[in-house]
Amino acid sequence: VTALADLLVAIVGPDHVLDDADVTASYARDWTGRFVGEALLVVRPGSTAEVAGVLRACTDAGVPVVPQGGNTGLVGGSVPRRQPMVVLSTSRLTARGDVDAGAAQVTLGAGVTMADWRRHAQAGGFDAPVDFASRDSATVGGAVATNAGGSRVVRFGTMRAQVAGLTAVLADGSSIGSLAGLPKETVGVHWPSLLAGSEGTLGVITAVRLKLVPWYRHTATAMVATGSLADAVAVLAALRSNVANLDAVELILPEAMAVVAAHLGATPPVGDERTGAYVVVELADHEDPTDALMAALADLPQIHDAAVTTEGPARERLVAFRDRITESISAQGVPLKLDVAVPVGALDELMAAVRAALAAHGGRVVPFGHLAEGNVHVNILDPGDPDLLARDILGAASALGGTISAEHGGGLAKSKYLHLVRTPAELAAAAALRHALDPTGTLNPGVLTAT
Ligand code: FAD
Ligand code: 2HG
Ligand code: ZN
Repeated sequence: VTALADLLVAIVGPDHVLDDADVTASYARDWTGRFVGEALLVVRPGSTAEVAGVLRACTDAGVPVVPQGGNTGLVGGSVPRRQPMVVLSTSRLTARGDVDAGAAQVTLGAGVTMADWRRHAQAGGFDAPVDFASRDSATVGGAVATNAGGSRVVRFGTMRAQVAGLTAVLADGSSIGSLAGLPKETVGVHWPSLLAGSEGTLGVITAVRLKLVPWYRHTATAMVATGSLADAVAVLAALRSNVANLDAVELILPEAMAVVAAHLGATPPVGDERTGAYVVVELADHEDPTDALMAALADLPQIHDAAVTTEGPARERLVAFRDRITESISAQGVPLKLDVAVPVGALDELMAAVRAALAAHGGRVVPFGHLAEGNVHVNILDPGDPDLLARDILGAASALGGTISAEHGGGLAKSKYLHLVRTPAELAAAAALRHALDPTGTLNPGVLTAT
């Protein structure tokens, strides 16, 4: 340990190698509290060259490394669970290039937060196309590594679609990638495509070249109450065909509304005992889209109550009912989180399977998510038998043509279930690729590893 620590100190300086257990503890515990380990050391390199030095030293010493950004991941992939293990924190990789207006791109260090990406883009007259509630801590590097989603996927796609270039360091310290951001370049393996969603298992992303989108100064937000999930899907279908500037279509099921409303100490703005599903809809445009939103919702028979707001405190209050569900769940305990997605037409069947699993194995469900992608965050408090709940619910999602992880990633949490969505040939090819890039297994062992 001392020899490795000395080497690392020589690379990043004494202030950036942490070994005091009181200090390293927060890097070793995930956001939910479900995954807790111990860090041998936490190292905070300040440049790509330092990341390379750190990885080379750890690989030579045979000590595995977990890359960590904001540590907001929800599947146990960002914390050390093996002994000994080094945490490589990207918190000092915060360089920000100028907004390139001609290209509508910007280069950012991997440790820049999602909120800072947005602020920086807006200072240059643009906006960031991806947004989610952990924005103040989650990093752009972590978001690329998990192929994060969030509320604007319906308009702009997931994080993978925003990456015009990146640089990453492999386990042996060699660097790959480019930040040129060329929209067209076809010469074999495309590093951003390979690294997006790789969850720190193939390389450490050190900088990203990200796309920017127009900054729509006007947002109109509605919360509507519908009688059932099927009615909510009918509302989604109508919105998709009738409006051009759809920015978010989010889902809150009644159990989740009850938990967040109690946490906020507020009454839901819409709905009553007939409500089977709430939908939060946002339109964003250069002109105020409020009239368009009201017109789009006006004649839909599935809607039995609606509240519409524009920017400002009223909108903040409305959006809090969606944005703050995760926090309100954690205030009640450590949940089992199953981030599944199915084709939207199969959402009712998915929820029937979820409720059957709860009846059989115990727990309180708090379901919500991203309606447009058929993505339900099945949170379960006081899970009776977490393994059987996960087996049945992930199994149902996959049987319905869906996935066991829509946007949070596989991490440690899904290792046992990868076979549900990947064939043996696919798992073998992924393992061979990983071995080729990281033959000594330095990077994030256990994560995305089929067991
Ligand atoms: P970390 O948690 O630090 O790491 C996540 C994974 O990426 C780990 O496997 C880690 O090893 C790897 N990693 C991190 N940085 C790098 C790097 N530079 N190079 C290589 N690998 C790296 N996610 C969504 O997709 N949509 C949401 O709507 C959403 N909402 C959330 C709301 C809340 C309140 C919370 C707590 C989480 C939410 N998340 C959401 C999950 C989480 O914020 C995202 O997965 C985010 O992308 C993680 O970023 P991070 O910087 O915190 O990464
Ligand atoms: C969200 O959509 C996040 O709010 C978090 O992806 C989901 O807490 C969760 O399960
Ligand atoms: Zn989500």
